[in-house]
This record gives sequence, C-alpha cells and structure tokens, in this order.
Amino acid sequence: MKITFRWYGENDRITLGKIRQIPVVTGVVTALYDTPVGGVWPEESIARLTGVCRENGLECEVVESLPVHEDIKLGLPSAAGYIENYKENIRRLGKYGVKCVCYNFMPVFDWLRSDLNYALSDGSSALSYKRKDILRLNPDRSKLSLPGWDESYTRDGLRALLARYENVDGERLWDNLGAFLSEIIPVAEASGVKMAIHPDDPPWSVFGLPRIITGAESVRRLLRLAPGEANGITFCTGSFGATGANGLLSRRENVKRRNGSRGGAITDGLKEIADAAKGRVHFLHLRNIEITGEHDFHETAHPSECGGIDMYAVLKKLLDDGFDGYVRPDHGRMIWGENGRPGYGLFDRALGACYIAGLYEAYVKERAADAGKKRDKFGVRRNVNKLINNV
Ligand code: CS2
Ligand code: MN
Repeated sequence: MKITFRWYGENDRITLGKIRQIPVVTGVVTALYDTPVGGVWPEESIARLTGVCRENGLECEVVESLPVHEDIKLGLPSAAGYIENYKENIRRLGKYGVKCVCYNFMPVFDWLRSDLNYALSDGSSALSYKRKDILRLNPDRSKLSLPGWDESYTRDGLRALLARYENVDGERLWDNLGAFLSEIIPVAEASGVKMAIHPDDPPWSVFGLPRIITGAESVRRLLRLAPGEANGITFCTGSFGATGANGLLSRRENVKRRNGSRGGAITDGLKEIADAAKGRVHFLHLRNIEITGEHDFHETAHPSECGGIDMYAVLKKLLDDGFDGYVRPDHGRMIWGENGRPGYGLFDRALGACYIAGLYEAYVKERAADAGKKRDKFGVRRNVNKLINNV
C-alpha cells in the first residue's frame, strides 16, 4: 500500500516541496487542469507533470480525475470520439508511469455539499450536506450557486445540460457506463493502468439526476460490466458511508463483532461492499463523516473516534482481503486558520496521512507478529521492510 496526497498541479498553493515534508507520503495524486474535459492530454504536459513530481522526490502514479465527457454519460453519437480520446489518455498516462486512474460517472455534478464552512465544536470547519438546503438550490427553481461547484457552466448552459438528462434514467446510465467500460478496460489492461471509479458523492440522486455508483450492489454490477482486473473502484469511505443504507458507520445496529476480529468494528455494510469489491479496490480514500439525519451529514477529522467510520476496521478489512493499492487522506477540515481549497487544505490532510500511516504500521506489525517467521501471501513481510525503511 502506498500513501499518497492529492496535489492540484503547479497552481496549487500547497507545493510539492510542502507535500514531501509529510513524512509518510511517497507520491501525489494529480491531474492536468488546463485541458478541456473530453480532450486529449498533451504528451508534453503529462511528461512535465510526472517529471516535476519525480524531481521533487514524489511518485506520480495516480491520476484523479480523468473526467468523462457528458456526451459519454448521455450516450450520444458524439460519445465515440470522446471515448477514443479517453483511450488515448489512458495509453499516454500508462507510458509515463501512471498506474491508477480515478474517475467518476456522476451526471453533471461531482461532489455536492450545501455548506463548505460547517462549524465543528472544536472551532474547525468542514464540508456538510443538508438535504433541505440542497433542495433550495434546485437549478430549476432558483439561481444555482453551488458551493465548490465548477463555475464554468453558465446558468443557461447548465439548464440545457440538465434538460438533456431528462431521457437518461439509471438504467440508461448503466448502459452508457457499460459501453464506455467495454471500450476502455482492454486499453487500460494493455497499458498497465487500473481504472478506479469513484462512488457518487453523495450516493443518491440529486436534482433528479440518476446516480448509480452507490453501494455493494452497484459494485457487483460494475464488475460484471467488463472483465479484467483493470475494472475496479475507488473505495471512498465518506462517499459510501454517507447513506445509512450502506451501513458503513459503526452504529450499534451495524456492528457485529466477528469471530477472530480483534478490534476494528467491521460492520455488515463494510463487509458487504468490501466483499463485493475484493481484488478490485485500486484506490482508497479515507474520509470520516457523521450522519446527522436522512441525507444529512458532515465531514470530520479522520480518526475513528472523530466520526462514525471505524478507519482501522476499513483498512484492516481491505488489507486482509489483499488490498495493495494507493490510499490518500480524503477531504480534511480547515484548521489552524488555514484558508484553503474546500476539503483540500494542507494541515488536516497531513494529519490524516500520518494517522493512516499509524494504522498501517500497527496492522503490518501485528500481522507480522501473528505470522511469525512464515511468509505471508499478502506480502506482509515485504511491507514491514518497506515500512521500516519509509517511516
Ligand atoms: C472528491 C471528488 O471525494 C473526493 O475525492 O473530492 O472530487 C473526487 O475527486 C472525484 O469525484 C473523482 O472523480
Ligand atoms: Mn473520495
């Protein structure tokens, strides 16, 4: 497992020089931000991006996101050309050492929140989602100004796009995802790139738009769409966790201590999603949240005791199942007076990275102690050595 950190490229105020000082982070998760969605990423830009990371002592093996053009999600005839571009991007990224690509298939909106400055009791702030506030933002009824949302859509452009989705329900969206995957997965396999779809955030329909990557059943269906290890997921705890229906949070009713599980409350919901995704979790986003009502939640600091998700249980379950991909701290709070990009300040995410490293070190050493001198099929002994060298 490699601990990474999201970096928004050369315009990010959080420089590579700062990221490399977080003791446990070995690589960044990044993207090109100046190519329009659907276009081909210039090879020289990819070379520059990956090169500058390496020059700063950081790996550049994960791209998040390689956005999917709306015409692909809508299944329009023009999708074919955009899919070709997408394949070319995968090939180019593979050529420059990228091993994992995170993307999503959410119509129109990426992550959605109603408040970017939700006050937590310790004086910090976090992102939150309140259903009634989101309904007030309904683009058909009000002037749409979404916190954190891409400002590049004009109001009319956005309305026109929403209208095009009127004929696209969940089933159609699944068909369009299937058509996309059947084209790109073979290319990803051939390019040594793992595709990791990000769950919908939040995992329910917003503004009448379908959202389909929401829980265990979606993961099973996704994996049936295209064979090949390259077809996988980003296990985003905060996204899957936001709906009580997924039972990821360690509420009393969700927790059954399983025989042999020492510590780490593996809820039935966690087990179900992780089992569905076994062998196909290529990327892990650790974010903690607290559910405050039906379709209401706010984000918290990463440690288990700060939110509803038992982070050790998640990590342990995935590692027990053979996870050996990339992990990054997902959205952090704003602390210590930082005024950063919503969810992506430096300080709290850096705390998150160190916390993840602590959980991992404990897991690896405990496993090594359990296994004695025996070789472990998950490469734990190798990981111990890596850890001792890295930490
Ligand atoms: C979010 C998303 O949860 C997250 O990681 O910040 O923006 C995410 O990067 C995209 O949905 C991935 O495609
Ligand atoms: Mn995420």
